[in-house]
Amino acid sequence: MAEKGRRGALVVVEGLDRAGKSSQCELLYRSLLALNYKTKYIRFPEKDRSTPIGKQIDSYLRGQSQLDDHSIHLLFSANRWEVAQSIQDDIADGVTVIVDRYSYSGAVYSASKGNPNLSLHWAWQPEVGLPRPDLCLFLSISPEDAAKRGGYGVERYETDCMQRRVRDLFLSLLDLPHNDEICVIDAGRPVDEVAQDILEPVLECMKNVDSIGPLKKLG
Ligand code: Z5A
Ligand code: MG
Repeated sequence: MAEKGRRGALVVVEGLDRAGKSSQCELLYRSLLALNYKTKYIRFPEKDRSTPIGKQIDSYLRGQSQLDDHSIHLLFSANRWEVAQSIQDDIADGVTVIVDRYSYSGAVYSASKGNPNLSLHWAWQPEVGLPRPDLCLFLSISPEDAAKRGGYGVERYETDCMQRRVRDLFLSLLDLPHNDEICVIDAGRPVDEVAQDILEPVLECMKNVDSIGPLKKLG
């Protein structure tokens, strides 16, 4: 269901590793479908990591290849630019697009590596011009609680030290005055409680897209 002429909403879900982003995106996707909304769910890096760029990212994250910090950063960004047009087309077509990780992860993870030539400011620049989310849900969880959840420790950024730097940088991004589309959700609670807290602002956002106006761009 999309009301005649109404565009879809761009909803991004961000947060630390194991905050439950993918679980919540899946639940949100199913809830919106059940309510008869035209909906898509995409994730970055892309789910099967099967495009040429996706394969390079996958191999890097698994520690099977080494890449310069700037190069891998630009690949993550390129992965988003590859689908930017199709996101815009879907939104114009009345489809609400749910995105699991986006530019915020892109900038924060790269800038958390401690490379003195890779600041948060530098890392944000390739994101400028991408579709700007109407709503960005930041799933907040302590690194300790995140570490207790399944699968932690498999990929290269999943170390305590890195996760703490990622958390600090995410928090500094959330504080920026122009990021008023960001909504912080306490993700350290049971799945269904978190899902309920997510569904409400998403439905509100979908209702208000007309007053927000056309999809904006990240600046
Ligand atoms: N990265 C980057 O560097 N640059 C970029 O531009 C982008 C990403 C886009 C892989 O990302 C890496 O890429 C990531 C950032 C970097 N860093 N690392 N490492 P990814 O998105 O592919 O990562 P992932 O493998 O999907 O993990 P994740 O996203 O961190 O997990 P999640 O999606 O937040 O959590 P989940 O898969 O939904 O749940 C994890 C487990 O917790 C699972 O067993 C669930 O059943 C359980 N869970 C979920 N919710 C709950 C609650 N509420 N209670 C208890 N247990 C729960
Ligand atoms: Mg995930």
